[in-house]
Amino acid sequence: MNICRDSETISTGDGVVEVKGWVQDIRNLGGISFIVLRDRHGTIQITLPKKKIDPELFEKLTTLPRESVVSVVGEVKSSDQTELGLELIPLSFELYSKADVPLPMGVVDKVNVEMDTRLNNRFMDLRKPEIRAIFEIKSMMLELLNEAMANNGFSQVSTPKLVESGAEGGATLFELDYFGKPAYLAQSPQLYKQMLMSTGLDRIYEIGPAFRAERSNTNRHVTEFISFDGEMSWISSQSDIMKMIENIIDRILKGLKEKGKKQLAILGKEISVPPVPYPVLTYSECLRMLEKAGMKLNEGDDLGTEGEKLIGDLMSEKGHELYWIHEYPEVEKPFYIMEKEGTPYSFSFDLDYKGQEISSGGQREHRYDKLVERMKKKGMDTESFGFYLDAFKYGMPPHGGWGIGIERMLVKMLDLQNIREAILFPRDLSRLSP
Ligand code: AMO
Repeated sequence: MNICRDSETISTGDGVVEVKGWVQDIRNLGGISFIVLRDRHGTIQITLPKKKIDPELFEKLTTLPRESVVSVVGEVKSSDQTELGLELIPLSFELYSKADVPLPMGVVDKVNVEMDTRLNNRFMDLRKPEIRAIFEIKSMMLELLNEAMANNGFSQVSTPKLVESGAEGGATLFELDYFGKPAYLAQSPQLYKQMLMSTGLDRIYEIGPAFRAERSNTNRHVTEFISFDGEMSWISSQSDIMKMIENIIDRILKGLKEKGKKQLAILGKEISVPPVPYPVLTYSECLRMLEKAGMKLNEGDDLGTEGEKLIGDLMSEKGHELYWIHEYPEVEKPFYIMEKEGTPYSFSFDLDYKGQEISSGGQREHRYDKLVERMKKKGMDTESFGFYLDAFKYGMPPHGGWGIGIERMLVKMLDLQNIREAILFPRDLSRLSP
């Protein structure tokens, strides 16, 4: 008998194995007791018929506090009463770690535990297979991303997270003391990924932390998230970037559907793979769609959470989960985005997934003079961006890129309720620990 487990399976004789794990549950039914032992792969039942087990072993095993960590050596018997089709009759055991009582929260109890309690005791929360499955999927997602990027000829880079100037506006900068000088936590790799476009390292991506001093307490904002950024040169227009993102997302969705079968079954979820290309809406079209649905916004207004959600509902009625919104007013978009000359619009896009923005990007202004002009128009102090602007002075190809919030994408893909569900140890307005 061979049981596939993480812990080494030691056969000490025919039909005798060692299993290691957490004591999930103990049921004492008089003449017989059952222990459910759990590891990463699932659970196994240890059956203790009182008369057939050494009394000391019986006493020690059946009085263990739940969640203690043990190794049990026992004889394997087939059983039609258990999911695995077998049970273990123990011969000996070793206690590695005795769990304290009471537990801060249950692992298998069918009670609803508040999000705060869960996050305060995340190490316990993660013992639940349906919680762990989210992070197994996240891990696969990053693995697939790396594969897709290598396949498309991108190099992976790492840019500084301790920076002198922010790229995404002053309001969400975390300031810190850097040997007596002010410094900030990077909001995004924006400035650095663009600087790299002047080097010949012209298809790059980064998967790394991004920090935003978000004062909004919502189910989609956190102060630290994983940003998947890409930047590529020699583009003809922003649609080259949009095509690249579609290719990457399509691979991820298809890949996860295949690789993540077990985890998706645990979660009771299915991943749908929308056909590429995704539909493209202009910002102005969105305003008209919203107005028709009773939400009046003015040209130049932010679509806002409610607007995005409503567009999501309207698109979902047409069977679209993923869709682009492009040609935003240039006033709405950051300085690095290229203006659509002679119009109030810009070469920028958002990718929305079921009513929520998961990515934004666009074609960048690569012409030095125009870039400086645009920065000044936005009231920026160009001197403090000298290191960035230098890279545009001596030969910069046309380029563009994107940032995708990994957790936002995961939330929409798995229909989770809160971005905190997709982060092991989330950071937000009120949470800095654990
Ligand atoms: P933007 O600021 O739109 O663009 O961010 C890109 C994506 O990052 C995610 N995101 C967040 N996720 C969780 N919590 C937050 N507080 C948060 N803020 C942003 C979203 C968003 O779509 N430099 C540009 C990208 C580019 O043009 O290349 C940028 O950072 O999913």
